[in-house]
Amino acid sequence: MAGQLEPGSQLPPERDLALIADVSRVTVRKAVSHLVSDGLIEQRQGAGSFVRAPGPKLEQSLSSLTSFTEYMQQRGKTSSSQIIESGLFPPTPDETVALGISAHGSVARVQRLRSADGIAMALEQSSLPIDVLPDPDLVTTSLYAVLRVSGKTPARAIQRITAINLPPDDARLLNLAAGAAVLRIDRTGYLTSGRPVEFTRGLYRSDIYDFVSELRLDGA
Ligand code: 16G
Repeated sequence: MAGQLEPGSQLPPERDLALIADVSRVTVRKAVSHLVSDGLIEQRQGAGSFVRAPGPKLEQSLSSLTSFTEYMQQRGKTSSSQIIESGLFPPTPDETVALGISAHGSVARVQRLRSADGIAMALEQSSLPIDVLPDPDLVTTSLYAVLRVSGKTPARAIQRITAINLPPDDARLLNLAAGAAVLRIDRTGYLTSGRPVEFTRGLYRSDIYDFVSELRLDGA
């Protein structure tokens, strides 16, 4: 392949490929099935054919509290963020419950598309009490780096992982087909005092991420 299609992007339908290449649909089907067996293309039932992400999946430990930026750095990747929305907003019920804040005040919210080596990996919406992040515009690269300055990086976190199908708007941002399966992870991060300081809801590409946890026998 000439590398013109980004990993994760969808191939045009068979009939369009036949027209573009001026060959029969049977030829297109054979060529695509070769690419599938070579591991370059992935066929998802009901959704179409997609360019596979190169290399093995990323394994993220579920027991260490790392930031996206640190995690990608550890793997020799360059992370970048595109801010989709940021500012102070009236909190949603999920935010008031997770952060223990008043429903009548404001919450600091930053929504970012997170990429590694230019490939969109995750869509994250982070919500924080406004005294923890009074100026959400300060978050240009790493949220945890901003929190570190004021000593408010979470020391402990609880995560809830759910499988969901991507709504169309989120799918467009992540360069995936609408309805594609992704992992939704809600992280609530706490200070050592037990105060919740971060509620992040992230959508992570399940074709790239594997979340791995180590289990120990009780008492061992
Ligand atoms: C990770 C965290 C997210 C946190 C972010 C901070 C998971 C599932 N989520 O993506 O909760 O807000 O890192 O990263 O790992 P940053 O410091 O690079 O902005």
